[in-house]
Amino acid sequence: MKKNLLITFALVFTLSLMITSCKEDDGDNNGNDNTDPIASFTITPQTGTVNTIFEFDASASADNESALNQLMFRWDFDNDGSWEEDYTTDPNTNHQYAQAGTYTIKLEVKDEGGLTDESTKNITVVEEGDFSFTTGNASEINVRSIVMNGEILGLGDHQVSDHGHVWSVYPDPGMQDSKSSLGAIASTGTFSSTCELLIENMKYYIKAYMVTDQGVFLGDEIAVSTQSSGNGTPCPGAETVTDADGNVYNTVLIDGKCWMKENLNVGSMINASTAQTDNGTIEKYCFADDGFNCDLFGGLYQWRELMDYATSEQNQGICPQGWHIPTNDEITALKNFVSEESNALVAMGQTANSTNSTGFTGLLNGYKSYIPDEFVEFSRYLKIWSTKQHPSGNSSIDFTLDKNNSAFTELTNHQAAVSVRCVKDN
Ligand SMILES: [Ca+2]
Ligand SMILES: [Ca+2]
Ligand SMILES: [Ca+2]
Repeated sequence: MKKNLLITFALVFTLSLMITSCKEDDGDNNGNDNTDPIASFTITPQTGTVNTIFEFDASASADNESALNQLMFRWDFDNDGSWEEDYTTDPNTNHQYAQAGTYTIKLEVKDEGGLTDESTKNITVVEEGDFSFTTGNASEINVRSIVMNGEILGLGDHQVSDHGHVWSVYPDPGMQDSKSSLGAIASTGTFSSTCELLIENMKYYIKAYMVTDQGVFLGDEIAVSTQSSGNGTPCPGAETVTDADGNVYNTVLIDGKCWMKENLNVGSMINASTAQTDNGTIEKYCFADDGFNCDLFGGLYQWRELMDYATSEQNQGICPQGWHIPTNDEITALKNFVSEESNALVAMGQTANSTNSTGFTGLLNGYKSYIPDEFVEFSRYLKIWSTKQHPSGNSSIDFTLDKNNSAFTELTNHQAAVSVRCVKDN
């Protein structure tokens, strides 16, 4: 009995070894291994009535081995497990719903080797005439504005006194945020409004809104990024650089120096009530202790932390390999290059007159003051540290861009935490 168990164990062990080695073969990129396709689709519109013909487009689906026209698509328009449309090579289809309700749509994509992937999305269908509207899609995306097309599907018994779109760089925009105002409307149909005074190369969250005699209503949210002004060319041979956490940054060549085009965001977020310490971990603050602000604007670092606890003026610090914290000479050269005027360095739309003619694309994201827990100067300053410290050892020179077209260097206390822009080594 014991012997049988041992043999069984040996068999299972051998089998699992074989399975393991098969898996290893899968990873050797010999070209014979099929991988799963990726299912993806859009619905237009995302809300409608029982008279709306919804259009489904799965052409964003993809596969490593099969081309789009070799993939097969099938659809379950109410996710009840029964396919309304059997496999077809056409990624586009449409469907009309006979009854109001919220529906989940399931798409299945199959590649030539028979591997499949699924994706689901929800839509809302209302009765014709019920109060309903959609945020719509962007019909025009510019450097500083986005034109949105919404649609009023039904007014019901609502009296609309104002409508348009609200937008913000933060998710879930509301009436307190920026908005367009198209005024009263008494008929259904599409409407167009312009989100304006936007910052270049920035993701905005947008919703349609309706103010009626029965309340304020917000539509579905979509995210759209403005165009980049394109000012400043990427550094030849180093268009991007990746930090230790895998974050990717664009680069820009200015006056013969290669700069990161965005603020460094490496490290783990800690709250501003805690000091950054020499503990083998890169720590960062996020403005207002909100991690989303680090995604938007990068991290804020105390000087010793970003220097990685060294003091030499040539120092990689927490920058990626082959890059370094700017020296005082480098920030001074940049300041002189723009004649001490910040407009050439600040992203278009961040201030009324910023031109970003250098492509530096500075955002006035503020900093943490030397007082714990105090975040200051949002929308007024961008500060980046240099490696140059005051002989007292209590402060270092930073480069400050302000909203009033001034670019200057000054000493800032080491207890403060400001932004980092790395410079590529020569
Ligand atoms: Ca495949
Ligand atoms: Ca079905
Ligand atoms: Ca640390």
